[in-house]
Amino acid sequence: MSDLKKIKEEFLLKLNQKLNLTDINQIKSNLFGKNGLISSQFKKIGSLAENERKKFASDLNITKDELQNLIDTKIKQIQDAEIIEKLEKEKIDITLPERTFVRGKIHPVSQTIDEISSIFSEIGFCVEEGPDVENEYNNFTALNTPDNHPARDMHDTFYLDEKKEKLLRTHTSPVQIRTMLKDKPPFKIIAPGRTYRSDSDQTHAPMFHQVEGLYIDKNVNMGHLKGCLNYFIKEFFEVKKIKMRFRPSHFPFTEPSAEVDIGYEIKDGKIIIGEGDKWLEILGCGMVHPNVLKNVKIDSTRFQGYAFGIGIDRLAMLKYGINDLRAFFECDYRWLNHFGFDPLDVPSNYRGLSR
Ligand code: 2NM
Repeated sequence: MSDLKKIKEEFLLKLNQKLNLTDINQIKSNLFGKNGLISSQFKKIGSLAENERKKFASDLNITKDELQNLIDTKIKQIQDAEIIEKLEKEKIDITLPERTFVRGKIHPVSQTIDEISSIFSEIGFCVEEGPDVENEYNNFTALNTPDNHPARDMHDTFYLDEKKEKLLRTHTSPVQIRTMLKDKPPFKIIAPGRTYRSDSDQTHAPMFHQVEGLYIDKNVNMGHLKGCLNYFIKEFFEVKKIKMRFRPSHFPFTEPSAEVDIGYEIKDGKIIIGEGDKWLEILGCGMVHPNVLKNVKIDSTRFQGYAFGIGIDRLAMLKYGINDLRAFFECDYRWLNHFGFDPLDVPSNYRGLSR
């Protein structure tokens, strides 16, 4: 057998054993290193007889390439196997129960937003969202609140630039404007989210939460508004009957406008919603002003609708017996643990008070 054949056969025997990367590198250097078996064969070429030289050199080159390829393939195989082994070892069984685990709580405001969304989705409202940083057109002008309208002062706006073009939205109505500009009527949406006014005392925080609703279609009237709000309040407070009254009011974006009060009484130091002879103001509403519809390119002779705005934080306080608004946004873990909700409990229309 020729030297080349012998080298190759011994190599193949070694290659078929169980090898790691160190082994294969050792084999590689035994063949192709400075005094390696293949390298030594190349040195022999010069001393061969003329007629043998060409064939030998050609055979040698072929063998060299062959071995080199086999080694490269083997290295790749070993590396792949190592990765697979590592993945196997590091596999986590996510179906196993947890060992140490601290479960967080859902903030009462988040819980309340989820409940409100669930209640309105039952009667066909979709949830829309928009940015906290708005422009003055979406927040005021489009809503029939032009420059120097007194409502602009009432809102205690946080402006973000000298020209008063950028601001923190003072209500979520700009979401309705964005939605109406983007799509075609009918619209049936609610827009929950953060809102901002420069106001801070016992009952006001500079950041608070609102949910606003909008229903635009053909032949929508104030009776529909009343039915919708009556349904909402009953579902939210989980009562069968609710005493409710509409008081005339004014907003630039609605005509006519109203504020809605619900009846309540205090029994044994606890508030009872829905009965009694005291009144609690909980929301503002009205029929969307034709100027607003005009601003979003809706033909107010064909389409009209109602809108309403509800303060979420105070509703959450009422429903869950929380007295101090300021504790809402202090991130006190003891408070959150006490008033927060289990993240695995899915909010629905029926829960909360009877929990
Ligand atoms: C309120 C009261 C009454 C309102 C109006 C609109 C829009 F975009 F359709 F014009 N959105 N929300 C509205 C109406 C809000 O909050 C007390």
